[in-house]
Amino acid sequence: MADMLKAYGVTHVFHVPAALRKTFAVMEDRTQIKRLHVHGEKSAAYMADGYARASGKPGICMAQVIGALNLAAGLRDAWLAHSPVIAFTGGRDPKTKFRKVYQEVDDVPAFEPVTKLNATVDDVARFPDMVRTAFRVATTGTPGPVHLQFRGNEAQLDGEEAEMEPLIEPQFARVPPFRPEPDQASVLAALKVLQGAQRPVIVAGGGVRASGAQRELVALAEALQIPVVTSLNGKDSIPGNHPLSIGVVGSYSRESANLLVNAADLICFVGTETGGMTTHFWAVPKIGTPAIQIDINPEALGLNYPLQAGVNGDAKVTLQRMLAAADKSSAGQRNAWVAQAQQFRSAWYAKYKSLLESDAVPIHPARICHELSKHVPDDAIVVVDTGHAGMWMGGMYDLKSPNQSYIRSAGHLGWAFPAGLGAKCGAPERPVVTFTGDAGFWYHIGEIETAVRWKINAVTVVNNNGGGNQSKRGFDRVYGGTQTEQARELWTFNKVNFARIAEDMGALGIRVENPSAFPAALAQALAANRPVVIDVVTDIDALAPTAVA
Ligand SMILES: Cc1ncc(C[n+]2csc(CCOP(=O)(O)OP(=O)(O)O)c2C)c(N)n1
Ligand SMILES: [Mg+2]
Repeated sequence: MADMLKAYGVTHVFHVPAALRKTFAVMEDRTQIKRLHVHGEKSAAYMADGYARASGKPGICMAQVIGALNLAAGLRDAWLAHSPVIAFTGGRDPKTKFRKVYQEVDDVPAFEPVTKLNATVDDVARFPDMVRTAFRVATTGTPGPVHLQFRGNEAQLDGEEAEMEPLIEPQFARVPPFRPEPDQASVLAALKVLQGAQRPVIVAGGGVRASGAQRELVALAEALQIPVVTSLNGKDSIPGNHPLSIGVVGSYSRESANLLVNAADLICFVGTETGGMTTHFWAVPKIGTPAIQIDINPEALGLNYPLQAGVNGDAKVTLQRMLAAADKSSAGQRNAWVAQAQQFRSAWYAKYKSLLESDAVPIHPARICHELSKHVPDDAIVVVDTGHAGMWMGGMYDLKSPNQSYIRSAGHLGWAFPAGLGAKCGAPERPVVTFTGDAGFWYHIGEIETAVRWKINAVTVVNNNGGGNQSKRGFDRVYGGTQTEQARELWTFNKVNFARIAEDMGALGIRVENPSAFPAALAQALAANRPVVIDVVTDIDALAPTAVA
């Protein structure tokens, strides 16, 4: 097992002790794999997820039987985001099943909705083939989580003996293991529809990152002069400063993107499953809008939007093929459309300029996004939580280089801080900047100690408004307008200084109360070579703009 994980290029595993104890001991002798002992199984899964999304390699997390469902809970975001996370847990022993064994329930069913493969390993001789299968399933097609439950509450199966050959299939050590070629006739059919459109928009999703197809996507958009919007998961498909980049579309979005999509005569979906978040519950675009779609998963094609043409294949290969066959002379017919897209784009900047540059104290979150756009290094990985964090950063942060990555919570509050630590483990040479709200940060705040102990030098920016104020609007609604003082108990917290808490745990803490101090704080954090928490004191009354449809 240790040799196999090493051969698959695993550098870190994330766990709460202990399953596979013997394997851990052997790993120490035979590998350099870091075994990060963390403060909860859910954050172990989120770290493995961040590791996977940052590196493209499966992230490994583990739990003994009593922690198994905590781990399952943590796979939920990886499942929604199609991230290749592999979970190993301890499980029941047939010799004692149903005898009220201490701490034991049947955990397997709980993994069913959050995994591509949910399997048990009951005989030690099955280690090699099942571990191989875990890597193969996690990385192929649309990637996703895998669960293997090993016999024994602590997976003591790894203490038994058998004759085994630890066969390795290195191809499945990262995403994508294959680049399935599309049927050329389907490529040409899609291209014909695309070139014939007067007002097309490309909607790029997380499949573009999984395929590493960002450059091909931008090249096709440039060749045919087609504006690009992205899903939240596909935000790093195109830099925000590219003239054809019009923003994130859908619910946590930028107004310009939604306006553009709803003015289009054709949508070209690339590597997106056209879900509720990306389409603002199928209002952007409306169902019935002419569409074409490219996806590695044939079942995604036409799921929500009936298609004029569908292409089943790897995004990078498909876009290369389209570019090779593209008639660039058709680009000219879209000059007016591109001008309109850029008009939407500049109108957005004009509308939000005063917030992006706001000098207000307490600080306006839009200003943090704007400072991050300006000062996050070109090779950074930006990791963002959900809720308001997703709205602020999805809508208002601009990537300024094709070498930046942007990964985000697929819906779980509290994901970003541990995922950012995992991302730093998966790509230690790159700066990692995480953006989270205070409610999100509270979830796994104990992992500051993990970051210090394992020298995980990620920078975490906390938008600290002393509450979960994304929830405010929802409570205003049910109170019929202004809330009572008591109602605020439902979404506000005591004020704390996260910088001081971070310092107590051995990290560098920086408190920012005035927006002009933020750039220097970020520069100090990036140069510190330590885990850093930048605690930004923000306005509890600032609400992110809601989606237009
Ligand atoms: C696991 C989970 N539970 C609940 C929610 C609902 N939710 C979304 S945002 C939010 C509050 C966010 O607060 P904070 O992180 O402080 O950001 P703020 O809205 O204050 O900017 C909540 C409770 C969620 N997304 N995930
Ligand atoms: Mg908050």
